[in-house]
Amino acid sequence: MDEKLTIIKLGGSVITNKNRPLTPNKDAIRKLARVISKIQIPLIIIHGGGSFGHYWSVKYDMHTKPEKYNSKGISIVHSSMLELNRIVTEEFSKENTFPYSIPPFSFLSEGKPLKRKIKELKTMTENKIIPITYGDVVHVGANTYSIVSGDVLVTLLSNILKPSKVIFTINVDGLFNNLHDKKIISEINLSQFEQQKKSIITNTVCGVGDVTGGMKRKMQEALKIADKGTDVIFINGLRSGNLKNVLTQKSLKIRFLKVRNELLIHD
Ligand code: IP8
Repeated sequence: MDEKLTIIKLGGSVITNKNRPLTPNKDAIRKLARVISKIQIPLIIIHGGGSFGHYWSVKYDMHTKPEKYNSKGISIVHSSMLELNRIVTEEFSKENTFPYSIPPFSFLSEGKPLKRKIKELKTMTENKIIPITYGDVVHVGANTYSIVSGDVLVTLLSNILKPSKVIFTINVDGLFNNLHDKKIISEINLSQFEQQKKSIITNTVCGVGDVTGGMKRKMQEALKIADKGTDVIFINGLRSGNLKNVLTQKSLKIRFLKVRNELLIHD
């Protein structure tokens, strides 16, 4: 395991306003970037599509299933993610960090991870560079494309780079035990997960339709990553103090959800 490397997923619901198409939440991005600018550890960032990528994916009926999608749809989804990535990197630059934008197509071939390229991302972090990649529509075969969720990219990168920590920023304080009493589950174990599966699925907070599976997908990826021995922490990314606490390992009195690596679901 790489003791220093941390991978952070910036959720689309944090960096954009999911209720308003094509609207970034620059304030949230800047606050997170400010926290990151004060932390001296190697980081790789992956961001989601929010009201950019998801908005167009829904309009052009595009999904995670590899298919021959409408060419205009492919182009426009990709452009919208480039635009969102530009906004994210710009805000990070303003906070005196050194972001380096990486399209996922550069480390995937036919949808599969290119190990050598992914290892290069880690090398880049040694010089204070912050590689920033994102969920996108990628070419996976002869005229066939697929939407690749940033959450899946987190798993692909974690499998190869074995970070010490993976942090998912979301727009809620955690997962509720049920939608009735809304008690936050602070740690997940196998039996809890089985019981709570329904709530986890229904507790997704989003306005624009989510084509990559929302909270359910996140939990699936988190459990895969934890299975390989990496701690996975979910925090509310709209409270930037949470990220600071998790990165500096200060008291975790914040409301958070931790997926422990010894308590797992095996598919
Ligand atoms: O929001 C989705 O990435 P995610 C990317 O991380 C697109 O699932 C293009 C919808």
